[in-house]
Amino acid sequence: AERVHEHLVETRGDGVAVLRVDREDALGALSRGMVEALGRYLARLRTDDDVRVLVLTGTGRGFVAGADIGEYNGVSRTAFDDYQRLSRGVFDQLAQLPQPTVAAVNGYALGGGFELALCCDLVVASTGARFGLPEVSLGLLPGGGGTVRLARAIGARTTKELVLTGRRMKPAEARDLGLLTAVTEPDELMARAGELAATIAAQAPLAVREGKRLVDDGLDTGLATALTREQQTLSWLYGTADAQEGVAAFLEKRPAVFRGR
Ligand code: CO8
Repeated sequence: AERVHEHLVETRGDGVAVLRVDREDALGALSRGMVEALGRYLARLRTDDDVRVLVLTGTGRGFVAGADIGEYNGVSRTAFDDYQRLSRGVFDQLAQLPQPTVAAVNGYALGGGFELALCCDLVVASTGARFGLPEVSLGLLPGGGGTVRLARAIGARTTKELVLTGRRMKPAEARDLGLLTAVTEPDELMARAGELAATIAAQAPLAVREGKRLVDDGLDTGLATALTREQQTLSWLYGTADAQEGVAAFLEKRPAVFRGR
């Protein structure tokens, strides 16, 4: 594994990269340096055709227990706003990464950690995971999309309850709200996340990327325009070599070999 600041990155042969937040003693709390390093890594990943899917996970009892509270205690408003700008950029980078992302939530996903998971396309959680937005207990509020992305995912009512009480949710509840792809035993988490990632990585790369983009853009666009864009994208894919290969392979009853064009 390669070290990127306090993250460990491992790229597997099957097109899956795993980024592990490696700060167990602080339950994965994100320092400024860690957010910057994540941003640099994501900038590099965008154009890396060998990585088809990114899995994001943490270490021990912590996925990411939020921003590093100690680091921001007492800083000036200007420095705080500067940190907010940085996080906004990096969280957007993650949400808009062309490759699909899978959060493998091993433990506490609180504040910025929950928001990080909300920026991922699929979320698998172990039974030991906990989700929450505890900022209100600090006299603060979420600043990484917690009030916005969560409301779009599960609606205003439950989002308000979570934001205004700061309470923590267990995986069963998060699953019932539609936030989770799967819940696993702790020792099966990475295998399950890896399988999901590998399955996606084995599909035609252009179709996968466009599929992610269409869903996200569609949520942010009027219905008629979004439906038109969906058809235009399908039309474009129809003309790609991979679509010809996929259809031919089906008719010839053999596995398809996709090349990403
Ligand atoms: N920042 C810094 N250190 C942390 C954080 C954090 N977010 N979370 C945990 N740690 C550290 C603890 O200080 C402790 O360190 P040490 O061993 O040196 O004392 C270590 O991790 C282990 O934590 P605990 O001893 O508390 O472990 P417990 O099992 O008792 O509790 C909890 C686990 C419930 C996760 C608890 O640690 C907790 O409540 N953490 C804070 C969670 C939180 O509020 N996160 C949201 C942060 S707010 C945010 O993300 C956006 C705003 C940030 C701006 C801050 C401005 C000042």
